[in-house]
Amino acid sequence: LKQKGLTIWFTGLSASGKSTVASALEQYLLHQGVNAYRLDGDNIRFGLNKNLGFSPEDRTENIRRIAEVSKLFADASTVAITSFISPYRSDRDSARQLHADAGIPFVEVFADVPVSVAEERDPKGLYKKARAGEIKEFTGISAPYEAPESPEIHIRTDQTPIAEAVAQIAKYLTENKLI
Ligand code: GGZ
Repeated sequence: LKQKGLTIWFTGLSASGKSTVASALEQYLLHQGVNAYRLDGDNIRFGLNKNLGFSPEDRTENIRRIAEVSKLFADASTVAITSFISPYRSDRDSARQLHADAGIPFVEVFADVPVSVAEERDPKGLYKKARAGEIKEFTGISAPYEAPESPEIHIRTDQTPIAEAVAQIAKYLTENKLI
């Protein structure tokens, strides 16, 4: 195979735009003839991880399983693109270590928006519910989000057009000979 696998790990608040950028990146890669597959809440939290909620322990287990699955996709020469809040630095670092131990590249992408912007967007009304106490332990409101300190790629998603965000990631991948 010409293609080598890797994992592109998005992290950011709910409504940070990480899934939007992740989707656009997946489309871009597929158009380039690079096999890519996105893991997100729709195909993981409703399947493999449907027994998990949003307590700190469950989030850690959610991320642990996602890291294992993304590693397998990458090991099968696919570009695995994960799109989960992954709020804990230690969990993201464990995902990174798992990949390092297998010799598989791991690229962390921080979809960075202030909580105020995510809350303003609130496409599903979840922030409103969190403020009202109807959702407990909501990231950014009543549960922590530990921002990455040195992600490979840092995007202010509220100030960057989607195409530019994709171009920034694509540039990183080509410059580092990952695709
Ligand atoms: C954060 C929650 C919560 C709580 C439900 N906290 O905007 P969304 O809806 O589609 O994205 C959020 C998604 C987060 O799931 P993850 O698997 O990415 O989270 S983690 O990495 O922390 O395990 C949101 C919805 O689930 N959601 N309750 N309490 N987001």
